[in-house]
Amino acid sequence: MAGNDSCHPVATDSVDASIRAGQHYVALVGPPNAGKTTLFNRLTGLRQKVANFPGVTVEHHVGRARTQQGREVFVIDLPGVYSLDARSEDERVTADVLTGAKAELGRPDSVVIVLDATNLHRHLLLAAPVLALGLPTLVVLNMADDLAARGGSVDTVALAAQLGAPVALVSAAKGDGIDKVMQFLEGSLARPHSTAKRVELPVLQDLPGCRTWAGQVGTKSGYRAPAPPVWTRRLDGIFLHPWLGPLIFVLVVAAVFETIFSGAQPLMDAVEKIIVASGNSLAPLLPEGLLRGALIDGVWNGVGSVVVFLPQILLLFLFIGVLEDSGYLARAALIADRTMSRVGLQGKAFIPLLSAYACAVPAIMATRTIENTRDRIATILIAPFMTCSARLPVYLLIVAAFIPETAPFLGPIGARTAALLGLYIIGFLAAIVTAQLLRSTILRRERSTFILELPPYRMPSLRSLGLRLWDRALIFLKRAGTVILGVLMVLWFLANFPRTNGQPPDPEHSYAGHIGHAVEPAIKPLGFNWKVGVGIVASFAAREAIIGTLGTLYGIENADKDSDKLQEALRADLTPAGAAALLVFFAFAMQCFSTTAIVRRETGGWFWPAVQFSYMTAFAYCSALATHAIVSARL
Ligand SMILES: Nc1nc2c(ncn2[C@@H]2O[C@H](COP(=O)(O)OP(=O)(O)OP(=O)(O)O)[C@@H](O)[C@H]2O)c(=O)[nH]1
Ligand SMILES: [Mg+2]
Repeated sequence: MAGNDSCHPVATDSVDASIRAGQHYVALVGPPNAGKTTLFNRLTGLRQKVANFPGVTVEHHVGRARTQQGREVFVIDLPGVYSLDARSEDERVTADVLTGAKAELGRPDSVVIVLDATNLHRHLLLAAPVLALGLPTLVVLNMADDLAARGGSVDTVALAAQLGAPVALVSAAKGDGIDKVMQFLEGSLARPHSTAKRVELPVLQDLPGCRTWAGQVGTKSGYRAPAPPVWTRRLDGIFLHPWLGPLIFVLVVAAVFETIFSGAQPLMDAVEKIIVASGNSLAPLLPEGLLRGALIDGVWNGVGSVVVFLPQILLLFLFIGVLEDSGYLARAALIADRTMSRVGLQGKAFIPLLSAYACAVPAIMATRTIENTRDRIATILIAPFMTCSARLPVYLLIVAAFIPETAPFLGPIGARTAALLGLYIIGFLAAIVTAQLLRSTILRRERSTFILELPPYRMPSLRSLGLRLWDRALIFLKRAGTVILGVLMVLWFLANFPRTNGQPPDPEHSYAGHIGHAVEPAIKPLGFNWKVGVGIVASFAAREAIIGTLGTLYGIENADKDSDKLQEALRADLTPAGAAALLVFFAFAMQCFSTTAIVRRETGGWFWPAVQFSYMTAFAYCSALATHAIVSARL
């Protein structure tokens, strides 16, 4: 979602360093949602996050474009801005780059202004202050396809004369007109110091003056505005309807969860077969003994027990991708604003919070679009309560182990779907309660108005959805192959040592057993035994690690296992009350190093991450304790 879509921010430092070394660089500037990142990806071949709502890019990204003559130009993608006087953190990034205030980058050598051609009058307002910077500038009118399809047109030669800068009509999404941008890059390399022609530009602070100027420039360049998007209006009649809108949202989410359980099952079985078969065929290749045990039982099967959830993760991301690319997300934010304002959050917090369903790391970065610092910190603090995709495998495993597939709930919604939905809801409720608490105590503040530009609805492209799923699959597998693998290797060692006479200990007397027993007094009241305790300790490195950990711990006892066996083992080890408490613990606990690190970076110190970690973990513990007591009493 906002920012880069991965669980880890992209490191741009090395490329920043090349720019520092005096390389020529071109900045992409424009209003939010104008298509800057789409153009950036076209020029550089990279895959930065693109989505159909404003505020997707929140930090600068650097890439390399190769011109037709084989020369290299650095291109820098920036957060969208309506003007150069920055109010929020993401806008500041853009203003700082353009004015050269970012010492490590220096000023750009030239600028490409990306404007939405279907919205020219308003978008031209940004052209005045950017042209006034006096850097060689190309004005890109993007969305040429949309403009033409809706019967609009513009005379680029006349507009160029009005602006004193070259103008190119481009469709970044379709790839039309990219050659003109490349020519500009080439030209700016050849004449690095040429400046835009002097034309009369309005004074920056004078907004009404700017509007008159933009209107005139548009008219003089024969701009014919496109017909209003009929479909957008019709669909908004439904999706923004006061009660139909929220109802549709809830139904869509329920349908997605139902699909995650039922639709993914065949795919999940297939992935599982591949993992077991490959493990079995790999095993004989290794000499019998410690190494084989460590690699096959400890690591292959442990990582495999996490990887089987790949189909569900991808289904979830397919859903999120369609929401984002269609433009529906911005509507959901608008609907949510009514509710959010009641709990003291502002509507702008909705998009970061929704991104947190994928991963809290990009969500916390996305809070940069929130202007007020207190609002921003409140949103950062509650974001990890939203159910991130790392919790999904844990939920799916435990819910499937304790609720039979056929258990009914309400009409077509089964009990498993209801339980999953319930877990998402309690995460959200915890966020709301916490927001209220912050509002009435340390982060007290007046409500501010919420302005969000609604993008037109667009048909999500299969290519873009496919690429997202691919990237997401890579991120998930990379996590399984690094963090989780690492945790499981350590765990395998802890569970198989110390040895006596070369024989592995029984698990209770292994190092892992000692750790489990050490935490047992604290977790016993929650209904967890020492094995679950080891799983919880491991899950503080990465939430899904509990699955692999339990897989490894049980696997040591019963050599053959698949996820059904894991479910069986869980049922033998946990009472239903313990299972409910475990789910609640995972819903609320702050178990993610990457999130803590990003909170430190975005809040500039250890205070807020420390508050967040202690609060969430205490909240999780007390809630799990209460859940265990209540469920035990009722059963
Ligand atoms: N029809 C059409 N859609 C486009 C074109 N270029 C971009 N888009 C769509 O416009 C939306 C916004 O694109 P982005 O590249 O994320 O826009 P951005 O300017 O980087 O936005 P922020 O990072 O939020 O400032 C996405 O849904 C794109 O698919 C185009 O040429 N034609
Ligand atoms: Mg962008």
